[in-house]
This record gives sequence, structure tokens and C-alpha cells, in this order.
Amino acid sequence: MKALILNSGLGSRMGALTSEHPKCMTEISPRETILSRQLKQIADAGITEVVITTGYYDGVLVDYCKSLDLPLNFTFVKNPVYDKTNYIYSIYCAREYLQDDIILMHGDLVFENEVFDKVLASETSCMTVSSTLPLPEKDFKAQIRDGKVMKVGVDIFEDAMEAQALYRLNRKDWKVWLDKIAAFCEAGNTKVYAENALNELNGAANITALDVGDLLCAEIDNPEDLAVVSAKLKEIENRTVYMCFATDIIHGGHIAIIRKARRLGKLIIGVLSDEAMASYKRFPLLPAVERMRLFENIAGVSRVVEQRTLSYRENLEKYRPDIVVHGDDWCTGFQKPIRDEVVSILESYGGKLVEFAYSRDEKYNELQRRERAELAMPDIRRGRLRKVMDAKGLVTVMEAHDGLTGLIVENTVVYENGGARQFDAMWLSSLCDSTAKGKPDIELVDMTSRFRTIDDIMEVTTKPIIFDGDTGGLTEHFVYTVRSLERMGVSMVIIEDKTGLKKNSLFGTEVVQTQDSIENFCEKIRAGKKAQRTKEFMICARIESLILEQGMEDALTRAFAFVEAGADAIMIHSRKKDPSEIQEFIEKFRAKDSTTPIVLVPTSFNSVTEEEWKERGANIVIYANQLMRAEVPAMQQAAEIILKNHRAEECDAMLMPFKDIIRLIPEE
Ligand code: SPV
Ligand code: MG
Repeated sequence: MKALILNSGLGSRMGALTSEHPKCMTEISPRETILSRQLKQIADAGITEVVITTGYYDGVLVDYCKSLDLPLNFTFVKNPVYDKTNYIYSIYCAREYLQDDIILMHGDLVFENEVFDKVLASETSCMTVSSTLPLPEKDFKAQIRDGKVMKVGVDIFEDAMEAQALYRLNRKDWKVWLDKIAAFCEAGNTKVYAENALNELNGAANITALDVGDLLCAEIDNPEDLAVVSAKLKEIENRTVYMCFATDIIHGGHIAIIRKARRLGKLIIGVLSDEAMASYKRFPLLPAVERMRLFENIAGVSRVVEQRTLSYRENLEKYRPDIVVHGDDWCTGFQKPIRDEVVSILESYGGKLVEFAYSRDEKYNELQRRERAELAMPDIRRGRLRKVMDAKGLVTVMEAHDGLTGLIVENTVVYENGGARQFDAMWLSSLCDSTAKGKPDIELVDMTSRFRTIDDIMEVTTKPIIFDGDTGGLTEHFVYTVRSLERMGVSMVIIEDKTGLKKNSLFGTEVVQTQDSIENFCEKIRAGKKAQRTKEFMICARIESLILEQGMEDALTRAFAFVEAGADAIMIHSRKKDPSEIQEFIEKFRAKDSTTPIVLVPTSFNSVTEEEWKERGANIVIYANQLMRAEVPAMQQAAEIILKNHRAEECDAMLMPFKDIIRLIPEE
């Protein structure tokens, strides 16, 4: 594609302003002329070939273009009779250089970047028109029928709109027009507009009307025009543009959209906070402060701010940007509510939404895949539980007992309020791991086998893992368990203060269970912490006092003692439906200890929402057995139906289609 700028004319209506140089060199701001602005816009669009027709003060013009030092190749074509002909003849003189797709503009035209973006993005040949500006008395108007430009001229009023000589001309359409221009000139018809030739084509040049409404696209004919355009440019320069990013890496696609956005005004970038990112997208590899720093160092970004929620409301109300920029991918799908809110906030104060076509490049998908693969590495996975807890305050954890349930925890997403909600981590329950193996939950499944389950899950997932370490076994054994778990990339082990033959807590006092002494258990915690090699691994002490009906005081005494011994977190358990004893514990514990994370397993006391637990001061909510409890009755039912019917047909209705199960696990 080439740009063609028509600069041969005398510009006589500019008076003294054009006494020493052509009109296009008139200053429109302290830093730019009409021409330098046009050329920068052309260069920014990635166009490198520029044909300029010259005449009046051609030497000055050529020197000036070269002095701008832009990445452009110029072809200057002088119209030798510029003072006796119109620009139709200048185009004719340059015709041999114009066998291409062309962006054609008059040399006295000033347009804002958004106009130029629209012209460049147009798939059809087009001319800029305005449906909102009044029809000018003397200047160009276009007659438009069915969206097509039929005629252009100063005397056209029927079906007309204000029009400016900024065209995108696809090679085929341009050839039709250029041939007609040649025919005009060869017939000596050189004192008319090039559009006179166009008008004889009856729409055969296929030029559509590109409506740019109130956006700046104006020619400068006289000092009054100059004053109006300069004022408008000043206003445009002071516009603010807002964009939000939720990414750890900045790639070429991001840079391209930033470059486009910053051409619309002063660019403010919002960086999604860690909490919002972890809650509604995926866990960030870099904390928000570092992600902000990345953007601060990109040329053309004037300010970087944190966006604390997926909703733009807070930042739009605070910064009141004139323009919000986003990819058009959010027009449909789960992000639509966010977009709708942005549109209504912008409407409330006269702001505008600009959406760029969204394109997903395969190489950036590959980057994302690699980023994901990183997350699965033990060192990164291990540290993520702490980070996500710091970012969100409360993390939600779902039980997984094999590769498949691991994948369900990893991939299950629900869309809500324009974002995606998912579990933050996985719980490797002793109950479910044992049950999956058809064994009771009494520490019968040995550590080697439990580690095998961890491995199966880790192989296909990336989320942090909390391991149910039962009693931790003998202290002498526990220290090895800690090191093995750390090495594998597990984030936390929870051990319960019981001793002897452990039974599942949900039996409560229906079975004989013995609570360990505070001294012994503290010793186990201390030994575990001493054995630990990495700083991120966590040992959580689980208190069984409420399960074993030893009272609140005992639970609290133990909690403080275990923290004192080095426990990184406290799990308080209850098998009551009523959440009040757990709530009381949290309140009393938090009165003295505001930082040690509190872990809950609300299997029985399941009526309280995560939001309320967070409000009360809990940090980890574990759904300890729901997937196992969902699969068992489904499997029993299927087995019964087949037995009753002596065949499988009746069972089909409750089953996942065969074609889906074979595709459930995608190949890497
Ligand atoms: C488990 O899931 O194995 C637990 C939690 O330890 S509970 O079953 O509630 O004891
Ligand atoms: Mg257990």
C-alpha cells in the first residue's frame, strides 16, 4: 500500500502563512505541521511508500520531508504547471508510481488517529464523510446512495453528506478512477477536481462512504480553519484513554494494541490486582506491583494504576477517561456484563468506547501454554498457595483423589459477573484417597500409595495441593514425609492432633479416638518445621477438640500452643451442622492472633458462604469429599439399572455420551 499526498497547490487563501512554503507546512501545533502530522500517521500505520505531488515551493517541501527523519521512502513528483492546473493533473503526472492500493489525501487535511484507523481498517475502498456535520456551502460534499459514494463536488446537495478528500482505494477500484483521470487529462481537461472524473463513473469505482461523525477530519483553507483545527487538536491531545490488562507477560499483540490506544490520547493503563486476577482469571505469575512496572516502562504509557476489581467502575469514576479501549472479543460471552457496565458508565459522562478487532495469534497461545506448564513445576506450585492466600484472603479448595478428579478441580469454571470463578487449590483427602482404594480411612493406605495419588494428580494439573497427612504418624516418620511432600511440590500438609488408631473425624465420639497430648503434638510440629527445606512449605495443625467434645477452651489452648510450636496454619474441625462453635472459635482465636491462617472443612456446617467465612477471618475453605460423594451414588445407580434391565440401554440417559468420554482427556 502507498500513500499519495497532493501538495502541488498554491494555498493562496492562507495569506501570509504560505508566503515562504507550501500550505502543508503550516504549523498546527507547536510541534507539528499539517504534513509532519500526516507523515507520522502514515509511518505509524506501517506504510513506508509515500508519493507526494509538488509544485509550489517544491524544493522547500522536499528538504522538509527529508529533515523529518521518518522511516518513509518518498517519491516526489512535480507538477510543472501546478499554477495553471488542478490536482487532477498532478495525479496524472504521478500515475506510473500509483499502481498499488492507495491511501489518498489532500495536503491540507488534518484528521485524528481514530479516523485514520477506520480508513485503514476498511475492507472496501472508501471516502470519509460525516453524517453529523452540517453540509458546507462551498466545500466537498458526497452524494451517497446505498452507502456508496456516487458523486463528489462542491455543488452537490442531493443525498449529500459533508465529505473530505481522505480515501482508501483498493488497487482495482483505483485503476478505474485513475484511467478516467488519465482520459480527462489527455483530453486537456486539467483544471477540474480529480473527483470530476470520478463522477462520470456512476459508482463504478466502488467507493463506500465511511462515516466518521464528529471526529476531526477537516481541511485547512484559511487562517480561521487553522484556528479551529488547532484548538480541536489541543483538546484531542488532552484526552485520556483507559485500558485494563490482566497479563504477566507483554507480547507483540499487547504492544500493538497499546500503540493503537495511545494514538487516541494520554494512555492510562489499569493492571488487574492480584486478588481480582486470582479470583476471576488465573493465578498471576508476577505480583501486581511488578506487572505494573512492566507497563510503566512502555513508551507512550502516561500512567499505570491498579484496577482492584474486574468491574471498571471504580477506575472509570476516579479517572473519567474520555475513551476506553478494549478488544471486541468481550461483545459476547462471559465478559459481556463487564462491557455493558462500561458502556453505561461512559454514557453517563459522555465518554466513548473504542473496540479493536480481536485476533488471537497462535504464537501467543503457545506462550500461554508454556506459562501454564511453568505453573506445574514443583518449585512454583509449592509457593502458590501462600501467594494466592495473600492475594485473595480466602482460598477455596476442592477434593481430588485421582487424575480425573484432579482435572475436574483444575478445569471447572463458572462464569459470574463478567469473570470466571474456579477453585484455587486441591485437597488430597485421606478419606477419599482411601475410599477410592476401597479401604477404610484409618491410615491403612501407606504413604507410598498416597504419594502415588499425588503424582497422578500432579502429572495432569497445575493448582497447589494441600495434603491430608492424617496424624502425621510417628515424629521420626513425619520428618521424611515433610521432605517428600516438599520435593513433590505440595504446598501444605495438615496433620491432626490424634494418636493411636486414627478414625475419620466425622465419626466423632461414636468410635474410640485418642487425642494426642499438646506436648507430643508440638514436638511433631517442631520436628516437621525443622526438617523442612523450603521456606514456602506449610505445616497446618488440625485441632480435634471440638470433634472429641473436649470444649472450646481446649481447642483454643491447643491452637495457641501449636502456633507457638511453629504451625503455619490452624485447622479447626467440627461435625455439627450448626456453625456456631466454629464461628466462636474463629472469633476467640482472632482476638489474640490476627495473622495465622485458619482452615475450615465445612462438610457438616455447610450453610455458611465463603464470603461470610472470609468476613469472619477464615482463610482456607476445603470441600473435602463432595466429588467422591457425587460419583459413588452415580456409579451405584448405573450398576443397578444395568442389573435390573439385563442390558445397558436404560442406563444411557444418565451417562456421559461415549463420544464425549473418549474426548474428555485431550492429548497434550
Ligand atoms: C478427609 O477428607 O480425609 C479429612 C476431613 O480428614 S474429614 O473427613 O472431615 O475428617
Ligand atoms: Mg482425613
